Amino acid sequence: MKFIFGKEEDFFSFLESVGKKDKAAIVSHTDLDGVTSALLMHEILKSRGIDIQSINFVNYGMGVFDELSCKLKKENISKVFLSDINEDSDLEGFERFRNQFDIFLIDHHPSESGYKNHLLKSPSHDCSSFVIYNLGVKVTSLDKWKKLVCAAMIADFSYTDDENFRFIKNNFPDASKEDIYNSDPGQLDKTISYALIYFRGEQRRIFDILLEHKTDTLEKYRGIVEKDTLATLGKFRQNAEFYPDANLYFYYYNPRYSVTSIVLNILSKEKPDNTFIFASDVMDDARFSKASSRNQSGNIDMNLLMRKGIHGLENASGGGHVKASAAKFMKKDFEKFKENILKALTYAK
Ligand SMILES: [Mn+2]
Repeated sequence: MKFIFGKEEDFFSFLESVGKKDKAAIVSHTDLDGVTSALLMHEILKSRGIDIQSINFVNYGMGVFDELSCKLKKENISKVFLSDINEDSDLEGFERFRNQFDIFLIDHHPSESGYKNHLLKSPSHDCSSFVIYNLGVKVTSLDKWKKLVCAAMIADFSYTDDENFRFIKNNFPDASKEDIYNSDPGQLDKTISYALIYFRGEQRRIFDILLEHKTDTLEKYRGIVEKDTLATLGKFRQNAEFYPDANLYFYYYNPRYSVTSIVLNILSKEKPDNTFIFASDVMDDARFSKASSRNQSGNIDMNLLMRKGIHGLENASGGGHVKASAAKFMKKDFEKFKENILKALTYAK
């Protein structure tokens, strides 16, 4: 595999450096790629007889590394394997974190941090699960996780890369790029991704279910979340405000489950030239609202738009990718946020 930063050997020598007295922790992202990465890492470490003391799932963002470091210190952790975590999301916190623990990070999120040590940074289209799988097969058998790896590759859009798609095709000959979600791993992606939404904050539970090969038990939760997705999609279509000058659909609504991303993906696929913004309350902090944005055309930079949206707002953060991005701001500033967005989009024309 090709890496933007780091070499395969770096990972294996880090693995070698873990001694009998070390206590290891796994830290990974909360989505399917993150949970799969953690599972593969678990298998690799176990095959080397490494003592895994702690498995954690985090949503990267401001303050996450400091919080994590408190927890891992209490657990006497010395080595930390991080995956699918963007260090750029809180660079100062990350600096403090890596000064306290011996860490190795495997990630594929674009970053400007310049951080290069104990890191494998793959191109954005090579999701972390696929990277860890390719490393892992050199030291242990991971055959039984192939379908899960393919599901993660679909969830993270890695399959759009021709070479990556070949891996899926070799294992699931019926899969096609055009109809990927109806393939076996595509269906598995849906089941687990929806269950992760249902069990928000309880990724460890899904991790254990996957480890025990009891994925079937997740089907019913998929059904519940799928229903909420369709209902929310209908509400968006019916009630969203449309601003013709800005080519923007804007909607504020609190769905029962966190389905905003899925709903936006469906809508923006239908109308790639429009900008869609879906705002809602932040579930665990009543002072805040959040907004997700999509524009599939690539002509309007969502990363920039969200940064403009939060301009001048206190305690706000925002940014992401060109086609998909998000922001968080104080609820009292909602009108100001919307005004900034409309101004930015009208000037952009
Ligand atoms: Mn990922």
